[in-house]
Amino acid sequence: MADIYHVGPSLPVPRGRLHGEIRQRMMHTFRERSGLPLEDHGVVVLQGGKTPHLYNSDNEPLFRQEAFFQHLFGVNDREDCLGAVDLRTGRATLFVPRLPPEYAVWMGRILSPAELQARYAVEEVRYTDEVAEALEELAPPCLHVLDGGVNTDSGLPMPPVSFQGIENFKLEKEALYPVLCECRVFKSALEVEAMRYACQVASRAHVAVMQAVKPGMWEFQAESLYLHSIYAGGGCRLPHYTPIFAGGPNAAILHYGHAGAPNDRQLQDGELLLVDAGADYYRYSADITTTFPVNGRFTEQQKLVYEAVLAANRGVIAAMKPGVRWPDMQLLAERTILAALERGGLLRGDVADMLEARVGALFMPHGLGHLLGLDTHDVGGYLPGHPERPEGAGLNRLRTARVLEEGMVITVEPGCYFSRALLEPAFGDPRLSSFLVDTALRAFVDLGGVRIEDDVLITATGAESLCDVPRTVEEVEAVMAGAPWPPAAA
Ligand code: LEU
Repeated sequence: MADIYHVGPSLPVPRGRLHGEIRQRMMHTFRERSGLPLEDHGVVVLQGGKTPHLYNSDNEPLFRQEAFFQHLFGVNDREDCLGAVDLRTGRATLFVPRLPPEYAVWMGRILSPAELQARYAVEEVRYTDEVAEALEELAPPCLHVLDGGVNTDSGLPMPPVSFQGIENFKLEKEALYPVLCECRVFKSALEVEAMRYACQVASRAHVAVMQAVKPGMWEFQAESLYLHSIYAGGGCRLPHYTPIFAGGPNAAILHYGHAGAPNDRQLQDGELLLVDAGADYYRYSADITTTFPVNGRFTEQQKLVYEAVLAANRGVIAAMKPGVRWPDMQLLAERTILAALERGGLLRGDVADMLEARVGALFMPHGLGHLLGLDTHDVGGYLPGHPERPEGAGLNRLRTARVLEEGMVITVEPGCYFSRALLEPAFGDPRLSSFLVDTALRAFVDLGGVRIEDDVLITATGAESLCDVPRTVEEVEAVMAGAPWPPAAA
C-alpha cells in the first residue's frame, strides 16, 4: 500500500490507519470536553515543521517533523506543510508547498497532490497558498490552534500558526493544546508497535556495544558502534536524543555527551560504562540505559551499587499498574536504593528518616522517569485536572506526577550516582551529614554511578517493559564474555 512507512526491511507502519485512529480519538476527546453541539465545533489547524537552517547559512540539517503535526498527520518527511481537521466531519486536509521546478534537480521528483494523498492517506491535499480559500469553503465557527501552549519540560511556547488571510478567521487558542497533549499520553496499538520496534532496535544496539567494549576504547568509539547498529540494523537514522556514553566518574554527570563533554574519555580497565541511548523510528523514541563494566566483570563495589539500582528498577516495574501514583514509585525506588546503601555501610540511620530528609535526591537527583512517545520527554506530564509538580528535592524533578493509566508509556530509570558536586556540600550540611558515612562514600566517588532504564507500557493489569537487554550481573557478564542475547533456548 502506498501509505506504508518503512526503511528497507524495517517495521511497516500503516500511516492512514495509525493517524486516522488518532484523529478520531482527538475528535472524540474534543467533543466530550467541550459539551458543545457538533455544528459549533471548528477546524483544527496545525503548522508543520519548517525547513531548518543552520543559523543564516544554507546548510539544512536533517528535517524532523514537529511532534503534534506528526501525531495528527504522519507527514514525517516533508517540511513547510499545514494541516487541518474539521471537527464536525473528521475530514483531514494536508497543505503542501507549491515547489519550484528546480526542486526536481536538487531534491528529487515533485509528487502530485494525488500521490501525496495516497502517501499520507488524508481526505484531501492542497497547496499552502490555498489555505485561506480552503478553510473559507468549510465556513468554520472558529479555528482551533496550538498557539502559545507551553511545554512543561522546556517552558517554551508553541509558535503561532501563520498563513495568508489568517486574520479573517476567529482563532480559539485555549482548548486544543490540553486535548492534543492528553491524546499523546495514551498510545494506540499501532503506536505501541512502532515504539516496541524502536526499543528492539535500541536494545540490540546496547547489546552490540556490550559485546565490543574493552579497556582502552574511547567513549565515542562505543557511541559510533551504537549509531551504526541502530541505522544499519534497524533503519533508525537518528538516536532521538544525544547519546550518553559515560565512563567511570562521568556517569555522575547526568547529561554527559553534549558538545562540551562529547563522550571523549578513554575507558579504563576496572571502570563502569553508562550508556543512555535511544532510537528514533518514525519519530517515536526509545530511551534505554544500560551500565556495565568495561572489562566484562563487576567488582564487589560496583555490584553493590548495580544490584541496588536493579532492585529499584525491577521493584518499580513489578508495582506499576493503573491507579498507581508516579511519585510513590519514585519513593519506592529511593527506599530500595537507600536501604541497600545502608546495608553496604555507606549510610547510617533509618531509611524513613532519610526519605523525609530527601537523602534520596543526593544519590538520584533526577526524576524516576518520564512519559515517552514522539518526544523523548513526551508531553502531558502536567495538565489541568492532574496532580501538580510535587515538592521536595528529587521529587520536584519529576516530569509527571500522574496516576498511571493503561496505554501510557513511561521510562523507569532509577540511578545511584556519587557526584562530588552534591556530596561535598552535603558533608557540610547538618540535615544530611548525620546519615552519611563520609569515608565510605568518598571511596565510591570514582565509580561514577549506575542507571538502569526501561521503557514500560502500562497494561490493563500491570506493566510490560518494551526493552530486551541483559540486566542481571550474571546476564551482563555472560553476554560480555561472548554469550548470545537473547540467550540460546535451553
Ligand atoms: N531522563 C532523565 C530526566 O528525567 C534524566 C536522565 C539523565 C536520568 O530528566
